Amino acid sequence: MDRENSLSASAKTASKPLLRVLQGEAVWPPPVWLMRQAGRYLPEFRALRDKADFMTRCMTPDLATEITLQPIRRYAMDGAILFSDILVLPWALGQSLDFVEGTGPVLEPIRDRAALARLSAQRVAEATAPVRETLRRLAQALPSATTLLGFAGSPFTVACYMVEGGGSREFAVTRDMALNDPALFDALLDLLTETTAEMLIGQIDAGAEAVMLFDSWAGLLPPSQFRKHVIAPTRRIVERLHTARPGVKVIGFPRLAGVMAAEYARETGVDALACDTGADMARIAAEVPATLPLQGNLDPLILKAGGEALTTEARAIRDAMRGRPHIFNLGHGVVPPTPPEHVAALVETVRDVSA
Ligand code: 1CP
Repeated sequence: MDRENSLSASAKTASKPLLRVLQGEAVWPPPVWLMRQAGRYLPEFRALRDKADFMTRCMTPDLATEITLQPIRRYAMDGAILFSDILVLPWALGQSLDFVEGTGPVLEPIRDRAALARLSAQRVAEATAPVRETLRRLAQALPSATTLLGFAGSPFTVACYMVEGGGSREFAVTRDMALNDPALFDALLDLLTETTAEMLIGQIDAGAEAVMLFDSWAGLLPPSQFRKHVIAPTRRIVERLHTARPGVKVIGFPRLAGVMAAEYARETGVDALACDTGADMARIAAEVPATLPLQGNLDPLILKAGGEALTTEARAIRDAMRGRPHIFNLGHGVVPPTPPEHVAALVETVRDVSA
């Protein structure tokens, strides 16, 4: 990087509180954004929703850009997360995918070698070109203080949907495959590890300033398999990104990992740990390096409830993290019945340091 570029890179970071935290700085008040901040709880999202199905919304840069910007306009969030989905990767690999109203995602399950062989890593770059176009537009459109976040699902969580063929509480078919046909399961995870890293590098080159890895089902695994199917592939992705695009930060979200979260943070090399609703962030803070940024972790149902409980809990989380790098967020996504004015109240509470 020449001198002019490195100066402009640091000037850019200085104006973005979320990027400063990802670099290890304890910014006060903490930057705030919310998982699923663009979603059904917003009337302007519901208005667009009737115009196109879910995948069309993800794959049409005009629509995806507009949906990403909606919560930024309303709340001036510190982070704008690309409107897309973790299941865009299986779709781009060639797996059939439908989002069915009331049911959620439906995929043609991958359960044998023939089905795996039909997937093609070569298709991913072209199939995801509209996502990169969305990021380029967002990079131009966002306020200078807002950090643009790209994302992907982690290999294990994406494999859960690919093998099961949709959502599930237990993902028993997937966990059976991991135990009974480890060669097939490992081949699927390898394919996902490679293509996820490539796809994220593409997102970074198109304008994503940091990326998040969602491992929503990491907590289903016992420790030995957690190390194998969650920590190891995540470490490979983080190493690839750090080597290919030095300086770009990766936020890891090993949901429901419980006591394994601190080991995940230490062993994967992620630059920040996103904590789920059940995590005791003060305890996790004591188990990871003091410079490791933590993100989280208000209960989405407390946000939905609003009122005094919301203000009290939001302040408690914020104040407990004071003095260490912290990004305020929920412990999981905003739920659809959340009143939009509760989100406004939350953002105001986090930013009001007089209280
Ligand atoms: O039209 C709609 O309301 C569809 C709902 C919806 C939305 C708004 C889906 C279907 N995906 C999304 C967007 C989305 N998904 C984002 C966009 C950015 C933002 O946060 O605002 C992100 C980051 C995701 C990530 C995602 N998709 C995860 C990981 C996070 C988590 O929630 O645990 C997972 C597991 C998915 C799969 C998925 N996509 C959609 C649904 C309903 C589901 C869950 C399916 C299930 O398990 O039953």
